[in-house]
Amino acid sequence: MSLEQQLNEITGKLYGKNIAECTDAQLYYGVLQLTKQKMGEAPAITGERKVYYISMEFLIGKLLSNNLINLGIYEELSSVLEANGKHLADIEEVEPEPSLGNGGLGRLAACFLDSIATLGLPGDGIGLNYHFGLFKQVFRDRLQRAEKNDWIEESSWLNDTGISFEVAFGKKKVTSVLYDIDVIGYENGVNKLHLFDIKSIDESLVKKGIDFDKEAVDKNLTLFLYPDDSDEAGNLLRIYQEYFMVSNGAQLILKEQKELGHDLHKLHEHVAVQINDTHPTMVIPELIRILTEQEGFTMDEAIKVVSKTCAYTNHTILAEALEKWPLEYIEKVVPQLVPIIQELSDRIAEKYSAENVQIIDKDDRVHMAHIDIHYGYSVNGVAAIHTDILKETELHHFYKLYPEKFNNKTNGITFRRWLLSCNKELAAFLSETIGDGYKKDAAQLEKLLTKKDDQAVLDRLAEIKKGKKRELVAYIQEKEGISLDENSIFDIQIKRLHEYKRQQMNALYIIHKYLEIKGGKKPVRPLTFIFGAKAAPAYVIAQDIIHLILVLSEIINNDPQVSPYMKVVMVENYNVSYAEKLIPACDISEQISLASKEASGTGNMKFMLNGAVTLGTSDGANVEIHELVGDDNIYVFGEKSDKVISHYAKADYVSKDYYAKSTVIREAVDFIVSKEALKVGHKENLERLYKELLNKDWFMTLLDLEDYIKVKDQAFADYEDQEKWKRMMLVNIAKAGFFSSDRTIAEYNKEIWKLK
Ligand code: 26Q
Repeated sequence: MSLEQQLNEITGKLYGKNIAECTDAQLYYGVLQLTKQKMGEAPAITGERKVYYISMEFLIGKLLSNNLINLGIYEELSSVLEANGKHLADIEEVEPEPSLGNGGLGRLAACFLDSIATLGLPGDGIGLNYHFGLFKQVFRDRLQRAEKNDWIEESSWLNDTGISFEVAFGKKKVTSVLYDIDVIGYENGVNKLHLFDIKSIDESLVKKGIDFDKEAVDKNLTLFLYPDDSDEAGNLLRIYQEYFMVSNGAQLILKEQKELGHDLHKLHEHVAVQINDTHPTMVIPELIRILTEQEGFTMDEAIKVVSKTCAYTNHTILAEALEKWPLEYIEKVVPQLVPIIQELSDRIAEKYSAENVQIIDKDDRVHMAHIDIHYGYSVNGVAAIHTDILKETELHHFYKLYPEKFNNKTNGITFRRWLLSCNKELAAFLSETIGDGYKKDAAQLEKLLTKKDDQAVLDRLAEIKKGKKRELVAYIQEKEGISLDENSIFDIQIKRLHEYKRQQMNALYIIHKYLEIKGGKKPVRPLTFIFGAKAAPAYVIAQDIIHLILVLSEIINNDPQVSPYMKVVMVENYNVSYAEKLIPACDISEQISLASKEASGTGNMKFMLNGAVTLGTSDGANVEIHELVGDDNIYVFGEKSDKVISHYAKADYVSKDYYAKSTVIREAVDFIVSKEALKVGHKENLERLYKELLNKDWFMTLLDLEDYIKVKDQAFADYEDQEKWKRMMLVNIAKAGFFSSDRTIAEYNKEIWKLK
């Protein structure tokens, strides 16, 4: 049966209509069913040894386009729909975006699942099915408001497996239900993303916004994902969630291995468990608990086998983001785990006297990362500089104990989503120019370098960029009601709102430009500054920074003297789907974190792949981008990480000194509490931010501001040399191959998992 006949049959059964008669929404559900059917027919990826990637977050994004591409039927289906007067792009818009992650860490997990399946490796994800996931962001009165994000529909990618487990919180037992999502590799077989839910969930607990009754864990456990990305969090419910996930995960792993007839004493020969940051760390004591209590292992045997099975990835060096739970909390949530954790801690205390490697410290706090490092076989950072800082500074004392455990795995992104799906025009042009090989072997993108002086190729790249900018202009007009100029330079910063990422520094640049224009100094070409960012609701200064950006947007876009030369947009509810529209349209990629603070970043890679030029600090993977493209194809500024680390060590950074020394800095900072700003914004938010910048500025905004202004102005000036700029675009695309998550996963497999 042809694809058209198959789809007609499905729509006929569902709606009594043929394709041409269906609405886009009806077609979406029809195509969903068809795609699930096809994935069900694809072979499962199997092998002697399998990885379980366990993570509190899988920021998978919409799945339709990617699944169709990986199944190899995107083009055919698109033609079928066109022949019936329908557009696949419109149908894709109907799909709700799953809301199962905060940002980088969750998105990385999703890219990894795609690459694991694409490389044909046996590997499943284990996580939670949050009903309302991460909050939906709305702007009211130029402030962020959090609302629930109701993303799960009657018919979706989730498959009810009928599998369920009991999880004990002390004496209280709850029952889980397991939903699976198929993960299809690019022209390959199928793995699974296992998402656990609680059977007794009660969605009606959520009344207004994102408030709910925190007491009844059996009813609320999987309602929300904690929105705390890299901030201090000390909530009992988070521990309930973490334990619920790992207990289910451990039970699933052992059940599967038993069904395969594997001897659990040889678990490490058949299984690798990759622990995504410390959030799933309790899987270590939980596996040990089950093996000793239910499988007849001695404590020594259990510890030995689990330690050879589990591996840990670190995603942050921010001290405040490292999980340290009071033992008392764990006692309250999972008392049965406390004797195990105590035993693990005692064994370390017996061996090592140093306070900084203990699992339970003298204040009775449990250092989750320390469990992973002592009782796992691998510890990895996510970019070269990040791993170096872990080894030399943050985890130096552990590195001295276990040098052989430490390794680097520079992050990557799946090119299926971040090129083939979101920028079909560029992907098609690359195929035309250098052949299709790059789709499976990203390193082949380098072939593009041979076209560096080919005018037709350079012009076409610029044309494709222009087309994507035009599409974004239309989308932003519709969604945000702001009109943009496609001939302006698109400067984009999209990522979680955090002081270390320094959106506030970008805002100060914008103020500086605004004041220059007011003073008569106009840019040669209009500038468009685009932001997208959610802030943790409890993160006060982050809310203030959003407020400032929205205030600037209001002032600047409505000032007839200025708006012809610059516009500022903060898009509402930035998410994966929005990223897929913004990234292909970007000219300048803002990667301006304080050096040493951004573990890797992955947005930087997505922009590069789509022909944007990076404006960044020497931080995270920016350092590797810089090495690959060379000095001429990137704009680097700011203090280096060693200097920054030494400022912290000596506590000698005083933001007021920078304010006092520089008129440019002073004028920009003062504008935050100027009459103009206060007319549009709230005194409380703006004054608090102003004071923070002057009196604390923990992430050293003012340290790098002047250099940032200088280098950013240079980038804008260089854009006028279009021939030079096009070459920079080309080099960035050509060198992006290294950042394919296929490369990253091949390295994980070669050095950590060794799957068969
Ligand atoms: C912890 C405890 C309680 C509640 C929440 C959390 C929590 C949740 C999410 C802590 C951290 C996160 C997310 C961290 C994250 O996204 N880190 C990013 O990981 C990316 C992938 O490696 C890197 O590229 C980024 O540099 C890093 O910031």
